[in-house]
Amino acid sequence: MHVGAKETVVGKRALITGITGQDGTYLAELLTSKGYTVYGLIRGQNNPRKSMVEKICPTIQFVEGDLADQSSLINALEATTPDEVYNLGAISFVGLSFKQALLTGEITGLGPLRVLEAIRMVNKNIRYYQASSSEMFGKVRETPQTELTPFHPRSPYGVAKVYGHYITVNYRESYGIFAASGILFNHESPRRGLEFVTRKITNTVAKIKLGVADSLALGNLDAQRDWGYAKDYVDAMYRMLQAEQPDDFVIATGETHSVREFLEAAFSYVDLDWQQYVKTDPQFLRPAEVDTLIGDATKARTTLDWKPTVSFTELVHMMVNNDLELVKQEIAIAQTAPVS
Ligand code: NAP
Ligand code: F7E
Repeated sequence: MHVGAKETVVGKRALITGITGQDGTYLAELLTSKGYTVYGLIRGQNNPRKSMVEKICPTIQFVEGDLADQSSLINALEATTPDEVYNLGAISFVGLSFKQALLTGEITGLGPLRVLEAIRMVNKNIRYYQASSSEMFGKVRETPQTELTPFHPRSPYGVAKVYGHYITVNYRESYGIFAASGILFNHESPRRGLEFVTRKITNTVAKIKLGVADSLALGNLDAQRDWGYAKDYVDAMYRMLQAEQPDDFVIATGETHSVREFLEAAFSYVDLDWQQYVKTDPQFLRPAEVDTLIGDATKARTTLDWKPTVSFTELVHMMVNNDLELVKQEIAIAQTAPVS
């Protein structure tokens, strides 16, 4: 439903940008379970992912807006009067950011500034969460990475996130806005987009196991990432906005694994040998790569009492299990569909 259609004001109110993304739906569920009235900023005339959000979170209320459009953000804050804004909206796929660099700067970089400007104009007491990223560390200057590690982004996405991070710090320091920045390392789930390497792997593993695919084309298998579970990570976002002081926090598991290790874990779980199916294809290589990331979340563990609850192997198995079910359903639907 859209704002104005029905109002249920219980407890706090939160507005989430990026509601149709992986983190948006998990965060909406978490905040709803805590008694929040949750509003999701939705863009486009007829966003195809709106019904998916409504299915997951039936009480969600939508408000129209776009991170490229300043007045739509001001209107969204005036219409929803939130206590907290979680800015998760972004062009978030690093690969795409090389192909659409200006648009990435506009949405992922300047989007946070527009939301902060709207807060400054409408109500400076609104608490703000910025979805910062380990991609800001890029070509890492130290290992593991902490809140004090210098940034060296390696993609238009990473550069845009550095801008979003520093403008968040600047609005905190300049205007006294409660603006927190979560420097989140990779986090995955069954809801992860199919373009990201983890979900691309688990979905194709399921297809190969069920006989509807016979190979998987990937880029750099040596890249190493600190992969956690998205549901744990949205809990960290929530905790950051309940803290006494706004601050920056690294959120990570403290373990790193290569794409090759992910492949091994996913294929071996269904008794397949990944080396028989995986090919490398230069189209999936990036002009500049982030070789290895590993985060130190000590500050979040001590200040926010946050910790990850799902191991690397549990995460891989959870995603493969989910994709096996999904692909089975897709096969069943295809078999019952009338031939046209
Ligand atoms: P995601 O699944 O790619 O979702 C991105 C969201 O941004 C979608 O809801 C998309 O909505 C929205 N969006 C795109 N352009 C927009 C615009 N012009 N105006 C308003 N919304 C727009 O991303 P995610 O994995 O949930 O990540 C959430 C946030 O955390 C992102 O900012 C991402 O960069 C950041 N982050 C993610 C990770 C990770 O590992 N997942 C790690 C660190 C930081 P549409 O349906 O309209 O396209
Ligand atoms: O790539 C390599 C690729 O696209 C991971 C975003 O959520 O996390 C994410 O960014 C690694 C890279 O995620 C393929 O080169 C190999 O080294 O899954 P990804 P990402 O780039 O780490 C950060 C923290 C964010 O903030 C971002 O929003 O895997 N890789 N072969 C591949 N990657 C993809 N996508 N596809 C391949 O075929």
